[in-house]
Amino acid sequence: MSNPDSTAGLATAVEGGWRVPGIANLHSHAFQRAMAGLAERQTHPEDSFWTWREIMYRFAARMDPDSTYAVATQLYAEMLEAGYTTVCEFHYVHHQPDGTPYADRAAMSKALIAAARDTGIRMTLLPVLYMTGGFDGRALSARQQRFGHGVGDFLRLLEDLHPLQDAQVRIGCAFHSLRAVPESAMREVLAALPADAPIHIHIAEQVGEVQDSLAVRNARPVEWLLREFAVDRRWTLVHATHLTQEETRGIASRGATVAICPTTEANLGDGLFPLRDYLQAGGRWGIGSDSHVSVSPVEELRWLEYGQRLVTRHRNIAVTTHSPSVGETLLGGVLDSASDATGFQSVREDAVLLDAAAPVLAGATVDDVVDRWLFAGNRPLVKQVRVAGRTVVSEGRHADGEAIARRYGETLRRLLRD
Ligand code: NGQ
Ligand code: ZN
Repeated sequence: MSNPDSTAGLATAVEGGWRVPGIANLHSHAFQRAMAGLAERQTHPEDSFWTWREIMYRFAARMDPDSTYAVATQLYAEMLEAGYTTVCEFHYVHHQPDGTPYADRAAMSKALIAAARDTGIRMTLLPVLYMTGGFDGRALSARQQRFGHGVGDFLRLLEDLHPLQDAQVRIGCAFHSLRAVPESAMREVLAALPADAPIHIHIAEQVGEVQDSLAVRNARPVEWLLREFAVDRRWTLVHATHLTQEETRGIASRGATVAICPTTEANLGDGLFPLRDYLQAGGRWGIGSDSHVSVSPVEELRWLEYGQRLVTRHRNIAVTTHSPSVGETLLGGVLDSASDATGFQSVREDAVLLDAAAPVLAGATVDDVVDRWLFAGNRPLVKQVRVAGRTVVSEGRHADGEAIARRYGETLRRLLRD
């Protein structure tokens, strides 16, 4: 039913379908797509995020530039088919497995950039600084060696990558977490960064991380970050799951974005982001598919809302007085943070065409089409996707989908055999 009070929605009727904005995927570890579904067996009676991480490290150890390219092209083609048009790649598998840099220190970064260029997704590559194995400053473990950099080498990597920027690729910067980067190193890198580079950091994902921060710094991670650094719109805090009311309001008042990754956070048993309080505080947020157990903005957005419904036992949480539609509010939130979090001003040009012939869109209007897309079923409705003026998905399929899937299959069978 059409609602005469609703403001202009995000969907527009066009020939053959409904045009909706492309979605920015604010958090990705591409290589983890290769292990999706392979960490769902008990390894320990107390399985947790930390035992999952050991399995993840074993997968990371198998990746090289060629397999990274094969996995990332498959992943990015799937993202485009699902309606993601930009990916923020949080990239920390930099070196050879024993920690020795590749002959070209940017070889792994370049494999990811090539995957973005070849599939047509926009990419904000976020090379990750990773230095220590915990808040106490302990050295990296053997499996973490290939993630590590000193500040000087890290800045040289960024310098090598900067000339590769263009209308489709941007280079930002990430700190893996407060566990992995000492304060002085953060300050040194921030002082050297271009003023418009987006900055991302994992924060307060696990209760254990909050406890370690309290023990060593006498402050919670978000509390400490907001106190010590000029966090603003350039910053994206990934997860930020465990927050006090004060921290929730603090992030909102700085204009930073929180990248919420509902399917991965559920898969890893992280906890639930306090979306309702954060929205009430006017906070900005986006979504990420992170470990890629799911590659679907529909599923991330739906579960973002459903998590709140399950704990509050109410319905229609993500709404405002101006935006009574949950779907519109969710899509609007994603769109509002996209330019700051990705560093692309032009993300709003990217568009997804939903299939008007799909039964769940029968009789749709501008007022309900986004709600129907996000809440009314699991059949993918994306028909066509345009990124930076190029059509990359037609009739629901990526143009090079078959060749990409073949290479991915061969690569995965080899990775799993070795
Ligand atoms: C990562 N992933 O870096 O891949 C992290 C886990 C960690 C997610 N948190 C590793 N989803 O935080 O140490
Ligand atoms: Zn992550």
